[in-house]
Amino acid sequence: DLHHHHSVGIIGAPFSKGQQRDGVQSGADLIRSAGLVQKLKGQGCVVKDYGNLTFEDIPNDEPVGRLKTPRAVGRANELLAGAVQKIKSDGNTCVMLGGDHSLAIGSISGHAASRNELSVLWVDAHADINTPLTTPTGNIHGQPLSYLIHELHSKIPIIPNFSWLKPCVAAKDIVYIGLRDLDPEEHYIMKFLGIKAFSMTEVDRLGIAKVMELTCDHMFSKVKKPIHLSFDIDALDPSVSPATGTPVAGGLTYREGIYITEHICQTVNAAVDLLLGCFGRVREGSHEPDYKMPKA
Ligand code: B3U
Ligand code: MN
Ligand code: MN
Repeated sequence: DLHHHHSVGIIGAPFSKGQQRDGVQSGADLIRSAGLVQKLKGQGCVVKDYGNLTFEDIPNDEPVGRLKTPRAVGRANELLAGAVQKIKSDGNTCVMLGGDHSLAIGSISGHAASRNELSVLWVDAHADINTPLTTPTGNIHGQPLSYLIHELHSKIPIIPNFSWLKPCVAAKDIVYIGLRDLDPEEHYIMKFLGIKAFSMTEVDRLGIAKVMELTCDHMFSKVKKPIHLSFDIDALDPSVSPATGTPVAGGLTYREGIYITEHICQTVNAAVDLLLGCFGRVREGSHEPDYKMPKA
């Protein structure tokens, strides 16, 4: 029931240790300063901003196998899962603003703890389903789904600060949209588990309207479970969200720098617009049911 006059609880998670680049930890505050709260209120939502989580520094967070900063990621997600549960128990729809995509572990766990079974709609260029043993990079932002899926439980080794985590999503309850960059191991896992996926090929072939129709057919085939939407901004084309671009060798000119900041601003605005869509905004416009036109 994603509609207006909804209570929305917003939680920011300024966390970036699921990957190695700087910047993503600022996402929550940038989205706020682009006006998310005011715009949600403007479309009739009751909004409570729970602020940002604070993550303590974890010293001696040495790699475990290939995993980078596992203790920090485990602890951050434990905190986040608790915060999400609190926001849900206050009666809200919870919006978690990241932060890198390793935070899906805590967000989905927290939601599952308060709502039992969930469907997960994962909109991303990547499948984020590497296990700690298949990851080519060691970055946990490329792995969150493997930690959450029941069917992969036996493939996940013991990791420090992850003992609180229980798998909570069934493979059949996941739908991907936007995939275009999978590791071979991820492609194997996805096919092996039979996870429903609309890669960019399907988006091109079917169009987004049909993809969404089929996505809902799949998710609502039996019981209607609540949907957890996990939206990686890199699902959008880099011409819309260039914050995912690769660094250019040789140094940026001033004009190139300005060009990038203009696009980062667009990324933030695109993120706000996506969230407004979740809470009832339709682009054709809308009006109150009892609206009366002024008489001349
Ligand atoms: N699949 C690769 C790359 C990657 C995943 N997610 C992002 N990049 N953003 C990995 O590291 O697991
Ligand atoms: Mn991605
Ligand atoms: Mn992702």
